[in-house]
Amino acid sequence: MGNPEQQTPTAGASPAGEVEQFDAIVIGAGVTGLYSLYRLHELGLSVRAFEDGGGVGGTWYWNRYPGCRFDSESYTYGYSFSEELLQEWDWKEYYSGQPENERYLNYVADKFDLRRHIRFNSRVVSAVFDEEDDRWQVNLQDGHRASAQFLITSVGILSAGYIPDFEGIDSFQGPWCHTGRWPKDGMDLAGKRVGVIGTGATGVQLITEIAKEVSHLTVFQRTANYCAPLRNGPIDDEAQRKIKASYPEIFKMCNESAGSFMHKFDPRSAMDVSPEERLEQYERLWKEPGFKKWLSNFYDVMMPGEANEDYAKFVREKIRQRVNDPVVAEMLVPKDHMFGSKRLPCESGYYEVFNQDNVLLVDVRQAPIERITPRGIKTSDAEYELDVIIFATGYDAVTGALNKIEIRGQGGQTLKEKFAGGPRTYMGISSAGFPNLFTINAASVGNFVRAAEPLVEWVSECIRYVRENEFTRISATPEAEDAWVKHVNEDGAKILRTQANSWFVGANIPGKARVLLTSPDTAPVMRAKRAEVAANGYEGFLLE
Ligand code: N01
Repeated sequence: MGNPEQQTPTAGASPAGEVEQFDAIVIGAGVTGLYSLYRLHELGLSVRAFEDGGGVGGTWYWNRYPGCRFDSESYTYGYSFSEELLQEWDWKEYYSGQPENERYLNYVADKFDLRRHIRFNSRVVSAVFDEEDDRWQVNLQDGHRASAQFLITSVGILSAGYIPDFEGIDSFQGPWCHTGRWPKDGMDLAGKRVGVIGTGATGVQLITEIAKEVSHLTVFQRTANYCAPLRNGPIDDEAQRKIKASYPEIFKMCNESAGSFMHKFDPRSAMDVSPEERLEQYERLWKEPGFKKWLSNFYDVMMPGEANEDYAKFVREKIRQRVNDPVVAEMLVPKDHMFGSKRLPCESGYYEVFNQDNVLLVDVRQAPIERITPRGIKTSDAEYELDVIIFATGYDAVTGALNKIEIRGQGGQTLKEKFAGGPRTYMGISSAGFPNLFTINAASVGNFVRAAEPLVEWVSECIRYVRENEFTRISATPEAEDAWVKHVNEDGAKILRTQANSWFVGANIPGKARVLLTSPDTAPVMRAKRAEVAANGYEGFLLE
């Protein structure tokens, strides 16, 4: 297996000034990038992936922070396209950690010989559509240039890290980092006074893990979250055999569920059963691992309304029971947003961390951070002395990673300008005026690999169709795009994910337009819509 530390940018090395020619260029070698490479090669295309990192894995390459792991079942997260791969790979834990996840993606890259088509340490800075020859001209930071008919942005949904614009960051005398750029050599936190800003899914995982080794931990929380026990554990040989024998059923369940998880809602309303029966179900599911607690619960627990608030009360009580100091407990109990309206973190001892004498919870909504000082963090109330600061402050989701690349389509317009008021696409995949560009990162929803695999297959099939029918361009029509944007805005407004201020709607980034960044549809509905579009000769697309 290749060592991710030892990748070089040699793949595709070309004499200075020469523009490498490919049928397709994939930006990113994470989960979707690797699979795009694989599929397009299967079609016989010449493909090159440009990857900013020194190895494959994307999210699982960059997020090396302590505690980073899946919170969907490991065996639902692997690729399903190869039975051999499924049978060869042993997931060691039910919710596998970052090192194993990165190993898995390296294993895939080696097994399917993808590495030689990837140029590592290669940041794409711009991509310009050449209207004369219908090709994308791609420019890298190091001066390397390449050209291809098709461009696929597999740049991730949550890959452009966000650090709030606090004054004085550079004056801080100790080390600091964002969780999404955790140093490969790790950070020495043992015996240090550490400050963590942010208590989203990342902060919750990180805080729980580092609380075991730091001398003092200060957690700067702006919004309390609903978190629930992950209940991870090792997969023993017997369970391993069962999993491997059950992949068809596992994937079938995932395919049938709204978010591609292996959980099925109870078709009953929480409000249609007695309070005793309701509580019995809440308690029974609470003892189960992972997302089952809400995704196998009464269906309306995950919809705005009475059932949602009833379950929120149950979870709030669970939090209170675990925190010794009632004042701290109340700080950790979410009261300002609906259960499930923000991404729900799973945890493995998070609340007990706040029972440790060396852990302090600071409410930065009540006393906001004013600046970073050479010695630590200053809020409107006090200055906290720290040796290390960690920003678990999230991501400029979906559009952030696209905006980092100057993508110029027809007439010289940039995607960034076009997306200033929110993504303007057809089904997340294609944008009018940007022919042969597939914004695959803007189209994925739910359990990531399960959602990404069919999407990559659809895009590959679309490319095959374009080539076989000797078209030179494909892009969304303005009409199809307008209708899609209207659908996202109107139907998106009704779902739980748009009810709180989170990355789902871009509300975590100051100045970013507040719109749903993903599809409001369930995964089965999205797959059906895409299938229908393809069956109708790519209806809603302009083929030239
Ligand atoms: O980011 P977030 P994340 N001052 O945006 C706070 C996926 N994921 O990296 O809530 C003070 O959720 C912010 O506060 P608030 C998952 O999809 C998956 O944690 O905006 N605080 C919040 O607490 C997840 O949803 C796994 O008030 C500030 C935090 O920073 C997504 O990644 C594991 C601030 C950011 O939380 C992102 O999660 C981890 C400020 N100025 C993550 N600005 C898996 O298990 C921001 N914050 C697979």
